[in-house]
Amino acid sequence: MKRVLTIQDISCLGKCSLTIALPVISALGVETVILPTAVLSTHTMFKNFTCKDLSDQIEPITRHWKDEDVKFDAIYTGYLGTIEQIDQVKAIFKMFKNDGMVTIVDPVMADNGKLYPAFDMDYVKKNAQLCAEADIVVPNITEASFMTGMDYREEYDEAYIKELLSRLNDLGAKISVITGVSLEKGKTGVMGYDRSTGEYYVYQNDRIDASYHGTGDLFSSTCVGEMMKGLDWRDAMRIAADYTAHTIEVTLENPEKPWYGVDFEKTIPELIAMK
Ligand code: PXL
Repeated sequence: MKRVLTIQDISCLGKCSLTIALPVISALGVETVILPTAVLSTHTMFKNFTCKDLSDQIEPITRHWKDEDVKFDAIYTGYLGTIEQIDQVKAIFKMFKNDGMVTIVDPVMADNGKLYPAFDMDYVKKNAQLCAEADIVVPNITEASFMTGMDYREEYDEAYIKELLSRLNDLGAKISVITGVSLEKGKTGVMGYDRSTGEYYVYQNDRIDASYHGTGDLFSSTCVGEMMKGLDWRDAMRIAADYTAHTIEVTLENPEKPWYGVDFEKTIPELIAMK
């Protein structure tokens, strides 16, 4: 069985980061080792959330794994809290590097043109350095524009996304994928660039006019699980885009009108069957 290490926070309530990555990647038949970077009462879109930083646990936990000769097929990082934790993640990439291990970085820090409350431009720069060391990066348009110094645009064309991809490629990642890319009216999806072949990949599905927290994590976790099942990155992105869109649709039908996360629990059986 493939074994993935995922490094991100635990938001105890809120359906994001590890509470999405662990169930989704496990459901896809991949062993999921977790390294929690912090424990929060909720994600940061709630008011008055608590947060216990776990930075001081990262070295002893990973050292123990190294002593036990644990190996990973992939390391996948999501929301990290501080610049220091990004340095710790870089050290973990080095520590567990082996032939064939894939690193996937989702530089979670911003959306809709704005940084999340906890972050500033120093954090952006540091995340760009982490992306430089990754095999695959999956920022949204906002994160990509912050990291590459390009203006964030709500209205754009394919040339703008290609320029973002070219600049992400210059940062150093082998495969760059931008999420939330809408190239036609009523559509949304992803556009990626693979430096080894010089090829672009575009996938668009129907745009649903709703935005929920944790959908980026659902997308990235699905990609990681599907790639570990042996799928090519393009097929993994396509399935992840379809699955995320479907889960948003199902959530919209819920009469309880959940606001803080999507009903992925209802759609996991369909994910397992998706091809
Ligand atoms: O879904 C991304 C995410 C993860 N973890 C925490 C967050 C967010 C987004 O705001 O606040 C703590």
